Amino acid sequence: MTSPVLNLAALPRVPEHLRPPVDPRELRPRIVHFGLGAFHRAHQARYTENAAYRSGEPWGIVAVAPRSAGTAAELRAQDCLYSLTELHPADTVTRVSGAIVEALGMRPGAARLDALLAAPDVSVLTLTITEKGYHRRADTGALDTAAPAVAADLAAADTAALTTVVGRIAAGLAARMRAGGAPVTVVSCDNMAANGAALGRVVRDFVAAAPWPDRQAVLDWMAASVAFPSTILDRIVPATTEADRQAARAALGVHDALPVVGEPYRQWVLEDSFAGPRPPWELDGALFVPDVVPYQLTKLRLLNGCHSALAYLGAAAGRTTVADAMAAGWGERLVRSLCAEIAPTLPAGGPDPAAYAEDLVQRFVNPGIRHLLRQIGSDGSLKIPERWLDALRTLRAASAATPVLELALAAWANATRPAADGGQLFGTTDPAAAALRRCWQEGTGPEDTVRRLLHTLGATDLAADPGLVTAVAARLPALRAGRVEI
Ligand code: CS2
Repeated sequence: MTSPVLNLAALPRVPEHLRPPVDPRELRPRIVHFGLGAFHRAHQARYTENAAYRSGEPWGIVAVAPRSAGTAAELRAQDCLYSLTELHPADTVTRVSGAIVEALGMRPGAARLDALLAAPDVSVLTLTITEKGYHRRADTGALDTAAPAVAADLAAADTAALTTVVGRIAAGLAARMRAGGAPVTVVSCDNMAANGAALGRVVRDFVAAAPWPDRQAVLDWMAASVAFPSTILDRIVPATTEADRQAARAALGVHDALPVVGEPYRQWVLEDSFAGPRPPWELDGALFVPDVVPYQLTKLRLLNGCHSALAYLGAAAGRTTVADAMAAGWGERLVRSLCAEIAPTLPAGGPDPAAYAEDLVQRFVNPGIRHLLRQIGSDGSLKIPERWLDALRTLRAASAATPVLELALAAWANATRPAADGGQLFGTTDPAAAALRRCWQEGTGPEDTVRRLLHTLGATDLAADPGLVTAVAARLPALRAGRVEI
């Protein structure tokens, strides 16, 4: 028998304790979010819904899918309802979420989006578009105006033609200024150090390069009325599987085409500098602090740093998921020793690194979570500079030994070897895949290849460090043979 589809009409069939705490019909569109992926639905949407419930303030989210409009259409077919299942080690807890009040494809929904971005009632924009969505130059962090998508957006005749989120936000802010200029806060929710400043920079660079006669007025208004706080978000959210879909249906009694799953743990730390009204996310445990840097670097370098190391070492050793890699003899040792190596680079004021490492071990071994190493290993050329390279620079400048980071870098290098079909060896994707492949094709030997790979990451200084290059190259043969020696 087929179950009815999850939507407002079917909600009464869902067990009462699994229904959303808020009625989405009573919320107003006050946040516009770009990036309709599972992470947003499992993280910011949950905080927003709980904050709306606890405060009685009607904060609803308009979720925008930047590329494919398919997910937005599927979500609309469910009146924007979907379920979130928390994967505890021994059981699961499912609940329907009602935080999203509208779902749009960025291009087909352009006219509605124009209105929302200019509306004073919308005072927060949030983004989960991954590192590559920012189109930053690897060397300077400036907007890469030569990237074809950015160049096309700079020349676009109207907002329905825009394909980059950076261009869409810049055009939206310009329209907002022209419509009266209510203050607004734009919140990057992606895994980058100083993500607020990074976002502010590329949006300002876009405005400065746009052919608009009033672009200087837009920049001046932005300086006074638009905030770009830095944030750090944490929750492990693996891609949803067919088994997850079936489990959600069994729990709900209705069919949810868009369920998401995540670990029970979640964290959100935000720089307390908003330009206008915001949801009281602190009512659901978010932390507003004057300076997020200690939290941000701890999370990026320890959690995400260990994730990437597990991804590439695990791939070399034939493992599939984080929990599988942790079950290998070297998994826990890797996490503890990488955290210990990186800890001296972390500023004071964040979590205690040793306790953080122990928590990571517990989170990573959770057998309920099927987090694919392939998912984490993708886009490595953009993730690794954030996760490993600044720590490596600090340590090498202090003449500290860096054996675990060298092993991790070697594992990443090993994973960039071209596969027989021309793709990446372990099924990962990377926007720099062609350039990485050339490093192997044109490298005159292991050390030369490692140097070229580091150049591709924009790390010319590290490529010029012979001790590092030799140590990384020396690790390659064992990894190639599938051995992780730590
Ligand atoms: C992961 C992150 O895919 C990845 O690169 O390291 O998505 C990680 O799961 C989250 O940042 C956890 O908060």
